[in-house]
Amino acid sequence: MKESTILSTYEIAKERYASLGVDTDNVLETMQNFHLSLHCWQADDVTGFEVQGEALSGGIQATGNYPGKARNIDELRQDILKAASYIPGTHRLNLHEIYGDFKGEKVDRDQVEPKHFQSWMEWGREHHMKLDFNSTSFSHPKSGNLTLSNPDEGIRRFWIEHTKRCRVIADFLGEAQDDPCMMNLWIHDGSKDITVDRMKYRELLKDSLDQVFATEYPHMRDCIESKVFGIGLESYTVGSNDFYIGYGVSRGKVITLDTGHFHPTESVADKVSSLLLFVPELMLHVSRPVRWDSDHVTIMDDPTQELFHEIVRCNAFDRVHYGLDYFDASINRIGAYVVGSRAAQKCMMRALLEPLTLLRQYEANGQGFERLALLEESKSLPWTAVWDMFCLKNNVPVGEGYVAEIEKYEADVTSKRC
Ligand code: RNT
Ligand code: ZN
Repeated sequence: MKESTILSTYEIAKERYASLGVDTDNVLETMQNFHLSLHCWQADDVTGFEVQGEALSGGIQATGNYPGKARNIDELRQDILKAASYIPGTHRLNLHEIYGDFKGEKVDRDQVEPKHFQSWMEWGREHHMKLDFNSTSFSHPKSGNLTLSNPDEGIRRFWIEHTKRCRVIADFLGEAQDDPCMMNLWIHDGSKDITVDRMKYRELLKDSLDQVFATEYPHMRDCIESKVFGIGLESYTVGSNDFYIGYGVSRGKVITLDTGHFHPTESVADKVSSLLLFVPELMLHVSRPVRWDSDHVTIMDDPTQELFHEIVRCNAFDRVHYGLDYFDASINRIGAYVVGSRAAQKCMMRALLEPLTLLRQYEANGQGFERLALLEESKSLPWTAVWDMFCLKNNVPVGEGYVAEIEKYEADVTSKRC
């Protein structure tokens, strides 16, 4: 599209939105402060760089075998930068512990140290990407079905030590980047079949978490993520939603909402206002569950749009951290980052463009018809013109222009990896 067309279309959209009390220039500015935390694990199907690396376990699965996945730290970094170059704005990178720079050394999970993330810290600084972090309790000989809730004291201690060390690493990264590193804790602990001791494992998890969180660190924040079930662990999940809400509220922890971790008809959007009255902040793992927590690439679908609407309506733009979490191994992986990230950004932009003042006036006056009519008409307001302007301003391809470029990268780079 011609630049002049984008500019003049934007002017028309700006006028249309202004008539409803929405300032599109302000929205464009706010969008510059909308930072996604790109999940490093889409680039290599959650494999990581451990020398002693094991197959993916812990009730999660990356399905598909599209060629060209990143095989080492350099390829992964190159792919992430490539993807980021098609995503408007500046973004963060979300690392898992298994993505440390181990330099060929066998480092077990209870031995990991900040030095294994020194090169990431420097890389992040060089590329203006702040880093977030995750402990990794899956894909390890000691993962089994139970980690932090394991009655075997040796195994439980191992994972407590791992998670404690991860918090030290997160603090190290947060200090270096002068911005808190969000550290997410998700464990798969559960049981395939009926357990007759639900309380026991939850007591153990509560105790483990209290030990893990005993030390306060100034440069990191703890986020805790629940789930309904993992594959092979269908009957019981120790870290359920109720468990972590109770724990998070009582300990002031950040709650992670993974959009694939609830019952299919449950609204994740509706959780935002309730949770934010009781916990300081939220972390998102934006995903797309298809039939189960299948981690498909995020798209601009109704649940995602509703979620971002709720965040804006709750005036909580700054109280939410915007991680993505999907791992599709069946399509071009760089394309997967770009499609999902841009979809999340479009949802946020549309949420920011909502004529909220007017809608709220209608609601306060009991004008139900007017509210519904404006909500419906809002869907066909010219938000795409504002989106194109945002892409233009940020020097990234407008519309589907990135497709051919990613195809070229595939032909030149990723297809040669075998
Ligand atoms: C799994 C959780 C978790 C992982 C990542 C890799 O169901 O969503 O967040 O996807 O940590
Ligand atoms: Zn998740």
